[in-house]
Amino acid sequence: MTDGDAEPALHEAVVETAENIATMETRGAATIADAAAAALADQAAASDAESPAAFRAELRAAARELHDTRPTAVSLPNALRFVLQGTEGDTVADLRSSAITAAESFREDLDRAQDRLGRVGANRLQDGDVVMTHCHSTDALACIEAALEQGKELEAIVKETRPRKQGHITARQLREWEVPVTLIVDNAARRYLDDADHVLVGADSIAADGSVINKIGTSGLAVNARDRGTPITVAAQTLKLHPDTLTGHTVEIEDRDVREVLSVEEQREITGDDADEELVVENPAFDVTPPRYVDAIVTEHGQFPPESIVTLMRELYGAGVDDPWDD
Ligand code: RI2
Repeated sequence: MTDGDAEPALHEAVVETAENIATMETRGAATIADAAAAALADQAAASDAESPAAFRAELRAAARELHDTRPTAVSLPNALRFVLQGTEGDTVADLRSSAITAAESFREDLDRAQDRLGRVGANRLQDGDVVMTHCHSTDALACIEAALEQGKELEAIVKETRPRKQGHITARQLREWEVPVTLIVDNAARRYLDDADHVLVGADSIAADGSVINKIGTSGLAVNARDRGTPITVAAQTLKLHPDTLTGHTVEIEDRDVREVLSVEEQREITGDDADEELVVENPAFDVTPPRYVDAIVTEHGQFPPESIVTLMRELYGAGVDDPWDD
């Protein structure tokens, strides 16, 4: 790691964490944020920068590497911003210790926020409820865990969630908690809404107008739930509030590798060739659910009607934010 013009060397923990986030080895908005903060702390701890400017440049470069992995979950830039803004001091030693402290306190806050949010969300669930889930969200599961701790008995209808089937992770967790699970393909959701008392999902980002950006398929589920009269709750700690949307920016929706949808072998079965440009396959990872289809957003600060989330967003982020990892 040098003080010169060369791009600062990245700690292997940063490179590995970035790779794991990009490939979804590490996934889920809160988990991604936690891993990114930990990687920045590793970078800070191992830095041999010889000047405060070099140290700051190094941390910014690490943050950029982590930032450029996945575009939609705002928890990632929010985590990086928290650590970079907490990195203060006039010496390398002070910068290093403040960066590590900021990362540690971010990670502790994350756990605490999820516990608090879980207790709020649990209050929305009644003893005997059947809860339908989509994808795998640790914030949503925190609500179920807290409800179980309150002594409520729940059952779950778990949507498989194509193409990556994160519903299996949800099913595994729920079975560990001994919750009876019915696993269904995504296409069966409307039919099974008749058996559900509640739809509970997480979020990757929440926009200032209360729109919920979550795993592809959430918006269709929400529209169907509204049609069926099934309440839909979004569990999202405030880390998921997207401050850029306060100033009119939209949330970028990640397009992932189409091979998650259609393997080369499957494509050959359709086209006889794996290079038919006239067969278009698309794989957007997220969609946007308008606020009118959501009953409540549950955060560690309590529950909010989606339309009023902007008030909380302003309180937490002011008029907007900048990106401290940019040079
Ligand atoms: P938690 C996931 O995205 C899902 O969309 C999930 O609802 C959301 O992150 C929030 O997860 P992906 O990483 O933060 O699977 O609640 O694409 O764990």
